[in-house]
Amino acid sequence: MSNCIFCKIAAGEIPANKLYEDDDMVAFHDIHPKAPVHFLLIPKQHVDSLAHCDASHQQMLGKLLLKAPQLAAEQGLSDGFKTAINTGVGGGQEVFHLHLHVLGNK
Ligand code: DGP
Repeated sequence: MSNCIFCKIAAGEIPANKLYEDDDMVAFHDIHPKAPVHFLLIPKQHVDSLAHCDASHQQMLGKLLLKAPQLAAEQGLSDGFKTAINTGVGGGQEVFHLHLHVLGNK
């Protein structure tokens, strides 16, 4: 999507403090952190939200979820962490490119 800020981050067109990247996803620190560690995991493929996912997104969703604890551990969240996927305006979603929040205290 040409006007999607997270697509631009995924494509490297605008800067972000990235902590992980592979062919399918990118993780980067949230620009407005709500915890000492707060990063976002996004698929490179644009999908507006969790409510826009179907069976074709199953593998991508699994990869995102399974990457979260790995990256949380690398960020020093040894006591655990919180995850959130805000979905839709009513769910507090502000950026309409699916993203998984990971938050925690070191
Ligand atoms: P949500 O409400 O779930 O859509 O949260 C969107 C989050 O994205 C919010 O915590 C701030 C973050 N964010 C928005 N724009 C940027 C950006 O350009 N760079 C980074 N690193 N984070 C952003």
